[in-house]
Amino acid sequence: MMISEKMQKALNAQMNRELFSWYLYLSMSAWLKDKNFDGMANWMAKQAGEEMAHARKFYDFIFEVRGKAELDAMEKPQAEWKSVMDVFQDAFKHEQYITKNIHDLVHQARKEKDLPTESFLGWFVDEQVEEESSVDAIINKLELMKDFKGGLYMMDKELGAREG
Ligand code: OFO
Repeated sequence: MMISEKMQKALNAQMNRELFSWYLYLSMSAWLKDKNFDGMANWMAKQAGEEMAHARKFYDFIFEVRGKAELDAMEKPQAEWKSVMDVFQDAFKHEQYITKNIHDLVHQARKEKDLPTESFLGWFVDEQVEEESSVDAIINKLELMKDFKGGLYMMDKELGAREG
């Protein structure tokens, strides 16, 4: 099975978006760490690590279907945010953007009747549901806690417990 030129380009673009997600989340982690939210910084760094693994999945798949993975230059990620809420809202928006791109890829695979690529992308369709919902849950909790003194401290502790 060899993918089309067009599909190879589209998969490479997504691999680079996943790498940018890694870069962006690491930048968010750095902002959080600088503000002494070590637990949230830990959560975001783990999230960044997942993005690197997503990029790697695309990298491996592109070669499996006898294409060639190609790394792009990366733009400088945002480095400043107004608040913790602002960070997580931006992460949520970013996940929605990624979801849209994954869905567009699935539509392209269907158009080309490229079943292996469609099947490969199925994992990402499910993963995006999880990614959006986990960030959304954090935003909801931040919203709930916003009037409590020590609310951010509690969230920091909770998110610091993330292991994988
Ligand atoms: Fe956050 O899922 Fe990949 O990009």
